[in-house]
Amino acid sequence: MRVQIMGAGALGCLFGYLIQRAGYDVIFVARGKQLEALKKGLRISGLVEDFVEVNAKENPVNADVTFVTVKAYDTENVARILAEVNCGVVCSLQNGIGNEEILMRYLDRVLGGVTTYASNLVDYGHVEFAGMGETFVGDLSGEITDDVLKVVEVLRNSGINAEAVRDIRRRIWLKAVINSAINPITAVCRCRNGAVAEVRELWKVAERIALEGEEVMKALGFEVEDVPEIVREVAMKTRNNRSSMLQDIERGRRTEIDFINGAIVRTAKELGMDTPFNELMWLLVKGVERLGLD
Ligand code: KPL
Repeated sequence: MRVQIMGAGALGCLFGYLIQRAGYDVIFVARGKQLEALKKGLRISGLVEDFVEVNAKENPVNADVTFVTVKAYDTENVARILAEVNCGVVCSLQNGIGNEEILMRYLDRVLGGVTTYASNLVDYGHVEFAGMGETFVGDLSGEITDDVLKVVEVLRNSGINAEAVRDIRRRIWLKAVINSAINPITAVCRCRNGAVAEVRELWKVAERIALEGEEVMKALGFEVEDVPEIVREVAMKTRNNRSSMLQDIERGRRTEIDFINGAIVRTAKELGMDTPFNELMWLLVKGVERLGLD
């Protein structure tokens, strides 16, 4: 069986490595310096130390399962080029809201995925396996389809904790709401995740963002409660992490804010609700992005 990683960055390389180690034929699709480095091999450090040869390509190929791990702002481009090949079952493992809907505009067999596995790109071609986690896979319809079971089987055979779930939409939203309360604060204040829960003033902001997200989720019909407490737990559990958004800002790269706080604000507006703290963070991060990128 051939498995394709579309966007072989930190998480994509980690999953690709684990899946290849289990004996699957894995294609790592990457660009630029990462592609050049992967052609020489993939180094893994942290929980596992290894160096392996990988099959790295610039463009996607036919596959049985394709994991999409690109940044949310690249989803549309990736969906277009995936539509030119037979990419099999497509499972998004991305951050943010709306990726699956974009993929579904171009592709037939799309699944949602959420993972808490932690990985960092140490350098091009070198990924740190920073922490085990949980991975949930589901069809947006809520059905446990054969495609869902197939993807979960690949992950489990590779030693990745994975579960087929009916409530993948809720899980995608909850992860985005957690990110909405942690990531922008860390990006604007240039702090590690722990500060969001530990610094009283920052916590007041995070709590308000989380409560707004919780209200929007409830208005969408998702069962959810005490989101601020969940945010506090995640911030403390990942207290030494530099969030993905902070790392993007530090590298002068575009962030996923439009697909996190931006998506919450847009959805709230459609529902006739106000989310002023999310809107403020959205604007601030866009401003910080512009200052760094110009
Ligand atoms: O998912 C994350 C991110 O950085 O994007 C958290 C949970 C905040 C961990 O760093």
